[in-house]
Amino acid sequence: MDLNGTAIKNHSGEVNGKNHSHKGHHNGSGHINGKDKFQNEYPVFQLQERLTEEQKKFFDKNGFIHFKNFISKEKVNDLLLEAEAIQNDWISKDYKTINGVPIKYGTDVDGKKIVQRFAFINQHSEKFASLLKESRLKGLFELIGTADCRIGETEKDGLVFNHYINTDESNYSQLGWHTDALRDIFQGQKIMPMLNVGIHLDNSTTDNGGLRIIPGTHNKGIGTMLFKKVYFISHKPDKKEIGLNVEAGDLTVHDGRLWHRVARSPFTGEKSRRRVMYVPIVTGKFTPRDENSKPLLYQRLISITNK
Ligand SMILES: O=C(O)CCC(=O)C(=O)O
Ligand SMILES: [Fe+2]
Repeated sequence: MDLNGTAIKNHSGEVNGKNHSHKGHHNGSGHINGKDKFQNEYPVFQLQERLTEEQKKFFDKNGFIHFKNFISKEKVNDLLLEAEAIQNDWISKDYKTINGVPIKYGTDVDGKKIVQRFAFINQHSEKFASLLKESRLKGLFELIGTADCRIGETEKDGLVFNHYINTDESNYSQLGWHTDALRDIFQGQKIMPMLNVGIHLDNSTTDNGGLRIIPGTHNKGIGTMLFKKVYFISHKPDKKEIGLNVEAGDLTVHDGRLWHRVARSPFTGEKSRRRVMYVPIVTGKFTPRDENSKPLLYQRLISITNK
């Protein structure tokens, strides 16, 4: 697979490519037979205040990029506890939507009701709000390069917290093929450049479901963007898809036009648990949502098509 525009060898900012060792990983349990299960077939990087030329080039060509250890494991645990507290609050108040975006509820392995998709979680906690103020995130604006780039704190779905788990009753364990930019069409807007920034809160390896992307599908034109797959309905693996091996604390970025899906874990119960947050970097017209906003078609689609 040709994922490198150029041969990348230990340029600054790179942590671990296919030719490299497991430097940057500090979890000994991640090694099987001397092979690092978090190793990827593409280079991974370290996010600093400014992107390097190699990072920009990789992203332009492939439509995604993966940075190791954006936040510490301790911070991850702190955020997981915070999300649980918010979840219990929303359940006790029986919230149905946040700023018009449906909340997806499900059932955990122990039968407890849980929130499986939170929208705008940053508006419900100082911890999540301040995470979005982290200065390194602004460094990502350069991947778009226009002056109007901003973190979508009040736009689209804000900071989304996804919690996938396979149980008999869980109704959120996978997500069909889609691009995130389709949302603009539903909002009656021109498709504007956008990025989706993922902050991963569980270790997730490709043998356990997780994010699948098709590199390079972000710049193939509107036909590819609209019709490559049947939005949210198709789940079939693609010949060219790649899975991402991520550790809790890693950050990934994908272009809004990149085709991707979330594969269901072949396991049930605890082993299948996967929590990941997304926040968009948006451009163009400022379109904040508030408590009077109505759900958009894509927001309904996500909630009804992904069992
Ligand atoms: O869970 C993921 O990694 C991706 C989720 C996603 O694609 C979405 O919510 O649009
Ligand atoms: Fe998506």
